Amino acid sequence: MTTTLSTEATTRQKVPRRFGALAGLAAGALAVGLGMFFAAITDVVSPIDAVGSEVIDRAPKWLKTYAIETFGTDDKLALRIGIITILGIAALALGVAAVRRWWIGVVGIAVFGVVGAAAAIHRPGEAGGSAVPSVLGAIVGAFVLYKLVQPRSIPYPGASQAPLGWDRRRFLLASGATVATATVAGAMGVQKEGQRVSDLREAAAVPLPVSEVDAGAEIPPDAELFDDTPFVTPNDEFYRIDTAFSFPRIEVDKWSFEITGMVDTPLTVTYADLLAMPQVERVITLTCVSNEVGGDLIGNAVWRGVLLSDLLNEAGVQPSAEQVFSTSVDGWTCGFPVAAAFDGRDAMVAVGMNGATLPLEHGYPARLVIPGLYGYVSATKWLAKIKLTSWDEQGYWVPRGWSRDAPIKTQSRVDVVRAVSGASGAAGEYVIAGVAWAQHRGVDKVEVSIDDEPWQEAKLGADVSDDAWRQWLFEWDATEGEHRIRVRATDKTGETQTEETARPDPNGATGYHRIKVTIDG
Ligand SMILES: Nc1nc2c(c(=O)[nH]1)N[C@H]1C(S)=C(S)[C@@H](COP(=O)(O)O)O[C@H]1N2
Ligand SMILES: [Mo]
Repeated sequence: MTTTLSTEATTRQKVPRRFGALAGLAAGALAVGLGMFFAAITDVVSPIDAVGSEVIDRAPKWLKTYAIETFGTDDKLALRIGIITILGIAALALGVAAVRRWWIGVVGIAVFGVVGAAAAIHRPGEAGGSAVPSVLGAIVGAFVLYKLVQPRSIPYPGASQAPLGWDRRRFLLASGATVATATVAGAMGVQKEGQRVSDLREAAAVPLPVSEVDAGAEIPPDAELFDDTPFVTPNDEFYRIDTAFSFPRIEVDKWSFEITGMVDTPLTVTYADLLAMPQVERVITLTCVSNEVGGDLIGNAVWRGVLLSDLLNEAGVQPSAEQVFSTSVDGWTCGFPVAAAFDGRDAMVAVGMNGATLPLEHGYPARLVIPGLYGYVSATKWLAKIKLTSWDEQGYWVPRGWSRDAPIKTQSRVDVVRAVSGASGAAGEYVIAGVAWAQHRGVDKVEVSIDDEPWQEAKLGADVSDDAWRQWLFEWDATEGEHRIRVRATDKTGETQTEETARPDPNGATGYHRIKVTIDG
């Protein structure tokens, strides 16, 4: 009988391929789960976030355009799902390969570990220690994969312990334990990270001191002619656009920003310094250059902060300076002409938004808000540095095909077509209403044209500020049939927005917003 045993020992059965796939997935999940866990407990960027951020910064323009067109403001979620899907497929394939050659699996997981580590170290503000979670996760994941795909010895009760080959039950138990560990580690990481974010939210929820605020124009009730688009956009409805995969976790006590470059006295400004300076409150409409005609990447808020000119005067700007070039904590950059800080517009370092402390997503602890310029050249969130410099330095989007100079273009949008009484869709009295903007020039006139008839003036909401949008409303006696509605705005310099259509790139979309409605009669 001993002969049979020895024969089996020499032809050891390998792990079946589909179980190799399971081993790969389990080991991959463990590597990622542990990476998230270690990152959370050591307060460094999580490997997936680091890779996501690097992908965003390195993606070619066509890919970014595609992502924004396809997923809109959900593009970060799409990227997260994409990264996890790729990791899953890779883990599966590595597991299958490791059944025949264990070292392929080990090397494969190591490569992913190196990518995660390199991405983490490369993130602005992350030190060498940020590599540790990826490295540790990969080491453990690779070791577990190696162990899972090894044929095992089965101890025979009272007999010899010849290696009989693969033991399905033990394999499933070990894989299950691996997946369970991965899940627990990942969940603890997510939990810890969530805690960190809610601690930050709590810190950010501390109301700003009320002293010495130069409140801007009051907002009269008749600034609002219809309420579908509130005149002041609530913080949680305000559009959000940035390259941050999540958002930087900033502890306000450790945060400051510097004013440097072509200045007489470089400054370091803390949060306490900012709050101690004279504050202004201004109604300013922010607009994204990516906003399509009729789009919603625009919002109006009451911003509170310190005038940029006050800060720059304290530093003393040298005459050679051409550009105010700013950098965020997460390494994003932009720049605008020095003149925009001193020409009387209320360019500011904002700490408050609509009566609240600046929300985390909108730049807490402080951001720039420059009336009249698109966000991508001016509105740095999570401010880290303001550098007075020449035009040689280029902001994030400029080498990616967007213009250096980007004043906001005059635009208008139809938001509502509604029957005054009764059901919409039937002939009768209607209101057509929307918003128009021409920041820093101001909106002077809005006109509506129905079915190519002559332009007719719309009623305008109160003129709160040249830097804010205005609501408009037009009363329309709707007749049966299909109708085409167009809107156009004229700024206070007398210039009417152009009808010529242009794409958002390189410096803002143009053309009239047109909509079609059908009245049944
Ligand atoms: N740090 C940082 N600040 C940034 C950006 C960014 O990607 N990173 N995007 C800018 C762009 S393109 C716009 S339109 C505004 C949007 O500000 P919001 O998200 O508060 O609406 O922020 C600007 N500030
Ligand atoms: Mo933007």
